[in-house]
Amino acid sequence: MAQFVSKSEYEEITAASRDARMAWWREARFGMFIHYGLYSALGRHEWAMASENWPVNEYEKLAAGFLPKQGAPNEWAALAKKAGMKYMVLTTRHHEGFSLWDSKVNPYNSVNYGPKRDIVREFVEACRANNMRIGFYTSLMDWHHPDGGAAAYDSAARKRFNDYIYTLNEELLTQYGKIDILWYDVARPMENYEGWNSLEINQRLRAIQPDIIINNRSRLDEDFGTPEERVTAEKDRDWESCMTFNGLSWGYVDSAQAGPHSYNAQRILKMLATCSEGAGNLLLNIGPQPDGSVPPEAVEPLTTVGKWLAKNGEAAYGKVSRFKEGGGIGSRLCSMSKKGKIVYLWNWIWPPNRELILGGFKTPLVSAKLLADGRSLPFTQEKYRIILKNLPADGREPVAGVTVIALEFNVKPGEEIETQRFAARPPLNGGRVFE
Ligand code: JFZ
Repeated sequence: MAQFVSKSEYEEITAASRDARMAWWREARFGMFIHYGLYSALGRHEWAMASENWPVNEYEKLAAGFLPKQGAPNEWAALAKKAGMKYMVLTTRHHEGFSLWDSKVNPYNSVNYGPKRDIVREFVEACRANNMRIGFYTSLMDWHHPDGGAAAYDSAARKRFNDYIYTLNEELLTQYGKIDILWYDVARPMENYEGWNSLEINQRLRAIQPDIIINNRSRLDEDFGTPEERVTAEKDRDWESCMTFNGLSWGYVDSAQAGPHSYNAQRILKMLATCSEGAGNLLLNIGPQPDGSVPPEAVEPLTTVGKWLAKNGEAAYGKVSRFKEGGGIGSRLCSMSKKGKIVYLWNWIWPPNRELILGGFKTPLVSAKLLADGRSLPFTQEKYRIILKNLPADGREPVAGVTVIALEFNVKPGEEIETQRFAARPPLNGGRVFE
């Protein structure tokens, strides 16, 4: 039996290796989440089994009709690559309990039923062929396993269930080579990490995959936070926002029936800008159709985002640092990301007078350029005001209408770009002066 360390030691050890393990993730910015399972065949949200209260043996019959077409994961990965995404996370087993691989402890799986194929393996191969880092989503809650509910109050059931969950994840982390992310979800019914045995289980899993990154949903903080359906920075830690493609469902729903909820390229870029300025990631979901095809409404927006990133990716990828100040810094027409001496303005509204006025920058500006084509922009700077003048009439980025302007500041090594909130005159604070 392996030796386990205490919670505080575990947190120290994982913190010490975090920068090295997270280096690629912190630069990747953008990933694809894939929710695919028996619920995809139903097309009524991935929680349908519970919310419609299906008898387990009735729901099981869906497996016979779950028939992903050959090559479906290649389609997902090809689209992810086209979109400029750098990693993918697949629901290897969602709350319904159906495993998409040849599990020895869970015979309710895609090798015994439905396609009779190992979809996880196909996914892993598609990721590798398309240069994507690989993430496995793994549900803790399980509506199919007989101990999945009783584990809450019956200690023998809990022991069996803990072993079951561990073994599922051990299978996933031993059979497919190097895996980059373990993405836990919904730690119910137990309410603390002791109930899930997470401290021991995660130590054992890390022993198998020493470089792995683990999210915060096994009731331990682990490596990163997971704000869901909202793009907001988490304080003082790594974070990744996971977003559906329509604000409605992770699993497939017919977009023709859902109405025009799906995101367009501009909305996706806005999310990505918020991630870039808060040094977080965006994990954007697609719910493949019953046969595994990419949902049609995702294709154009993601392709457009990819084309845009090919020209403007410098503003998003790489070592961004947090650059979100309160109130009056910059311009409300833009988001801002920052890398070293450079602030990237993501302009959403091309100014009608072709002049962009930025408040609050104290550090001298060295140059201003359109990122897409390198054109220099004339500017003036006095006190806390930069004015970019004579913006070219054709300067607005044609791919998605989101223009990036790179501002290079005169920052000496070890110094930060200096800014000042409400530098000129405080407009909306009841007359109090911020210094
Ligand atoms: C969970 C799942 O139940 C859902 O089906 C989907 O897989 C999603 C990614 O994760 O839902 C959650 C999990 C956590 C929160 C909200 C919904 N949360 O922390 O607010």
